[in-house]
Amino acid sequence: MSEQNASWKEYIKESMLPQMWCSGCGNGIVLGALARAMAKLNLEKNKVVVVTGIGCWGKADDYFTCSALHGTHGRALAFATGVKAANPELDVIVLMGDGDGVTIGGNHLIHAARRNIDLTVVLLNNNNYGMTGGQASALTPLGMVTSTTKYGNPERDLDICSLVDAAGANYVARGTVYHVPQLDKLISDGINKKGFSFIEALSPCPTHFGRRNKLGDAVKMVKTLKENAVNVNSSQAQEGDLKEGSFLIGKLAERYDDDFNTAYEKIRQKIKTK
Ligand SMILES: Cc1ncc(C[n+]2csc(CCOP(=O)(O)OP(=O)(O)O)c2C)c(N)n1
Ligand code: SF4
Repeated sequence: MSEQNASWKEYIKESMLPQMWCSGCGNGIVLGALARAMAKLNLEKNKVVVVTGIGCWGKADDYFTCSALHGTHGRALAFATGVKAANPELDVIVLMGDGDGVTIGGNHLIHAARRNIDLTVVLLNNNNYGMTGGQASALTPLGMVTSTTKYGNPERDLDICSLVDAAGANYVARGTVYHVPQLDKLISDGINKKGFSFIEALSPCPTHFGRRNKLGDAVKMVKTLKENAVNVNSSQAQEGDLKEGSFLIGKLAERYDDDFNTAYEKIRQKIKTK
């Protein structure tokens, strides 16, 4: 690592810019946050692997100059687990949408967190399946309109950070595309942290979710994120005084448990000395 911070340009293929996502989509902001986090940590490009599933956010691997693995829908964590278990030296960063990571791939998410494997997940939550036309996902809130819930979603959404925390991840955080410097930091802290790190990034999909729910344009959607976010360190959060519709942002959970590779090595050593 050099003394000076690298530039985000080291990590992003500038020839691919401007990015392909819809105007007003939050994906580009999260992409920038991740590239800045990598630069802040001066990650060695040849030791980083970005792993994605399928979806609009799943296309993000196209932009990185490091190695990338574009997996199958809902299976990014299965691929990433194999990469990390085979070569613990690598920084493995996993990018998943809410449909990809929680709905179709939810079981992988629970078990990767339980296993506490040293991966960093950036889960982009836009409350629906963007790429295929805005169907409901497990993170679509109750009552919201999607292409598969035209009269309102009858199901409640999961608090995915609470679930990943309960499963035992070493680091759990939530940020938004409004709170960009904080999002950069949450991601860089997550990469730095050994064990399973999970960052939920709340981001607008104006094309489908915003339009169907009459939430206004992208700017209005981002303002709504600003208005409803409550910093976990604020007195409001400490007093548990959260209004309906508001949510916590910041570092939500941290543990110091052995990550999977460390635990596995301990078992190996025990067998060797028998
Ligand atoms: C097994 C499987 N089922 C369904 C699909 C179709 N499919 C591709 S992308 C996608 C939605 C992705 O939504 P999400 O993960 O929320 O990401 P976003 O597009 O919103 O970023 C679906 C259902 C697929 N490729 N593979
Ligand atoms: S469909 Fe939604 S998530 Fe996909 S690029 Fe467009 S705004 Fe973004």
